[in-house]
Amino acid sequence: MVVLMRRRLVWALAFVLVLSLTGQEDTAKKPARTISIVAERFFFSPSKIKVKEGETVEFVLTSDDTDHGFHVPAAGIDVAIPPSGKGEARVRFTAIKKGNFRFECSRACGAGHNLMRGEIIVR
Ligand SMILES: [Cu+2]
Repeated sequence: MVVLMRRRLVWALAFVLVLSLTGQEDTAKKPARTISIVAERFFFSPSKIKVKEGETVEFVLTSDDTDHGFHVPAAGIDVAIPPSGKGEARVRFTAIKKGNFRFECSRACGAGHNLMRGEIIVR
């Protein structure tokens, strides 16, 4: 029970940290829309996400099984996605330039972890 509560506290702190970090980056930009992404061994759905150049979106990330991560190297984003039933992670992304930007899982989640990736397509 104590371990569970401590885990919840860690998640809550991580969530606040994510909000404060992304809040600093995008204080002027309100997201035009939210995009839900579900992570599960070993893929994201959807795995291809189209965003217009200049648009700010908010990703709402949930897991259908274990802990995963959402890492967008080009945007400096790396957030923990809590396991199924333990909540969600939200992070904002502003498409400042056109291109294809890879995202990947950043928490070791099993044999197919390295295959777990997707792409943000900015046009
Ligand atoms: Cu993984």
